[in-house]
Amino acid sequence: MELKQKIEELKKAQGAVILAHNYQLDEVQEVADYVGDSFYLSKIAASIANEVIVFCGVRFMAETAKILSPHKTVLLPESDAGCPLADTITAEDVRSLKKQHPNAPVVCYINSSAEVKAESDICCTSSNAVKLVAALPDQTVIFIPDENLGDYVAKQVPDKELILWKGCCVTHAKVQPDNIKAVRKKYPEAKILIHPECAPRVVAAADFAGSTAEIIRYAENSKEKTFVIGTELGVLHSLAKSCPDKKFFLLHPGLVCPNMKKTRLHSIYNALQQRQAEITVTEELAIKARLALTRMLG
Ligand code: CIZ
Repeated sequence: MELKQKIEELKKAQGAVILAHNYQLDEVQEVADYVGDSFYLSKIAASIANEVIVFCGVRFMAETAKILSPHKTVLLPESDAGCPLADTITAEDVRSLKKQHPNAPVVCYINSSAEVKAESDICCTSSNAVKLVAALPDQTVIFIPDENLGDYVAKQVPDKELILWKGCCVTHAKVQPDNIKAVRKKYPEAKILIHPECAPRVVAAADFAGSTAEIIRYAENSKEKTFVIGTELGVLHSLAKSCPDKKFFLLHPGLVCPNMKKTRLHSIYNALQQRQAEITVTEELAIKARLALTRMLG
């Protein structure tokens, strides 16, 4: 029997749902019930009735689903799929930042561990970071752990002072302003859509900056026909599906996250068949982290 069909059968038998991040391999996105960014997927995880969630993404995403749905079984098909950006900061680092800036709330990008979320006041994703920071009554805000996203938010909300942490996504950091120059020459008619995890000079040279969901929406609503995409390769799958009449090129060949690419069809099959690798978060930690997440979800 084909692996896809076996997954479908196991999924039905176990009342499971498959969630896949926009950065996952095409084959994984194809078997998923829901594909999207972490904001969308966290809302789905919190609202669906399924008892088993197979989270095709990286650890912090599966952890987020578990925190929001503590009574469900959350499986991460490849247990060592992590996020180097999330690993740049620890809970102790956050406590130290809070000591240095005692009156500033901590806004924490969803790309962070449960321990770091638990020390934060509110979570955000790249889809809602600007809106959430703008809505805070405080003038000074600690923004962790992505310095590039923090810089982007600070520019959109110039009346606030953002205290930034020096973390970055090693995949998005590969893009340089010269790459933008080169694609402008190669595809002069194209719109360049970039993720705010890229360096500020790269973001400034692009035509539009946004999360994966916002990039997809921009391309869907645009009258233009050619786009250069400055985020992880996996997004091209959704773009090709939702805009079959448009052309998409990747801005840089290195925009491939090795952790996101660990999950394959056989990983999902094994996860369902052997109930591996189940995510656990202690209730003490989950209570605090949930507060930061539910403030974001509104
Ligand atoms: O918010 C997310 O899911 C991430 C990590 C990127 C994006 O823009 O979708």
